[in-house]
Amino acid sequence: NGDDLSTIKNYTHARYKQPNPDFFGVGKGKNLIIISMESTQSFVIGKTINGEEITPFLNHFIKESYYFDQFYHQTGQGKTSDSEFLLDNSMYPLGSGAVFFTHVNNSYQTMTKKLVENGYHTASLHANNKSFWNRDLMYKNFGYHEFFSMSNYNISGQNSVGWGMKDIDFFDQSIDYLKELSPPFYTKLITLTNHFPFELNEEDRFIDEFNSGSEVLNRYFPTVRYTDEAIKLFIEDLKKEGLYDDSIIVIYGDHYGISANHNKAMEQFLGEPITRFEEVQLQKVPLIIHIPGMKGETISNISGQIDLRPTLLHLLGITSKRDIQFGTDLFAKDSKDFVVLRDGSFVTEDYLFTKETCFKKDTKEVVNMSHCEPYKEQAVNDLNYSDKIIYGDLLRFSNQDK
Ligand code: GP9
Ligand code: MN
Repeated sequence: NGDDLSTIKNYTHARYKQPNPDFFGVGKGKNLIIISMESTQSFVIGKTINGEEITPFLNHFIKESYYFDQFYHQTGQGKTSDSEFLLDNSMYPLGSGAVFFTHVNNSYQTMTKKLVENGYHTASLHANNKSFWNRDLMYKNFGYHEFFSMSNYNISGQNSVGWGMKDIDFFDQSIDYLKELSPPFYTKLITLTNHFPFELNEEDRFIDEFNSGSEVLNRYFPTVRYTDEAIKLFIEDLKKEGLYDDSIIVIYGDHYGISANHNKAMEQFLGEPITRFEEVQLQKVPLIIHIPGMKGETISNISGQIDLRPTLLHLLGITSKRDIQFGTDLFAKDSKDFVVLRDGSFVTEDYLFTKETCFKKDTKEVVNMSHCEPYKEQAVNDLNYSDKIIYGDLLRFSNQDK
């Protein structure tokens, strides 16, 4: 009830981080263009297959952007939809099931609604059936003005592979919609080609497959490379259309693509054994934020998808101080260096906790649980409070976004 909500509100407000004045509002009035990269994990960044870069464009783009190299996905069974939930709400998805299906009628105080209140036109673009993951209903609830889905794209056998429309064609057709939106706009574009089982036509294979015992891992690299190419072309189009300098561009990975079933092959690629410690580290996904006129740098604070909402709102000059959110601004001066994964694992500056085991990060050694204990309480509280809001639909008692 309302009392529970005020307890949680106090808890999250106590954790609020003041935005850094050097970043607050640097993107005021600019468009926000978010690209959600299907199944793209950080371990491919800066790496090569037979001497060829796996993500040549991202490697280049990172140099002129803010790149978060210790950024984790926090999704559960709801996969892409969970990452969308994290982005819009700065709350955890559920420990089982997909909140997009189970709690589609709840009250939410989304980033999208705040952008709408601030004069933004908002749209999600994804070339799949609109009801996949219940998106059509959840997007309405979240406040998106428009959803460009399968029926808004010209999809043919020619421009499809695996799960559907190829990313290059998806971006190529999406730019026509972006051009027509009245600024400032917020658009989220969700890629698809790098989806399990990572199928690709020969002519779209810009690099070799890997050579290991896992066909899945072998195929993963050319499909990641294909999406990298698609994003490169999209950024070129944004420049051509004059949208590039007026937009904050955010690129992030939605969740892992290679499961622990492929650890043996993954060991071959990484050249080191995959322990429980490494398994958690492999949950890192790229986060790249390009801000026009700013040089960028690599930031190594421990962070996760839950931090996107406050970070992006603050860049656009929109305060989130009174909101209930579990993440914090990644540009804050005293950033929190803490991330909780949906399975209860967590990572701090010095320690990593998973499967009831505490590791010291620099030595990767198992250490006494007492080192992780102080953070464990916060991790458990975070997940419990967030779940409580969802299961009790507690935000219906809040009028903070008014
Ligand atoms: C489907 C796409 C992929 O629309 O978002 O879904 P996933 O299986 O990654 O959650
Ligand atoms: Mn996905």
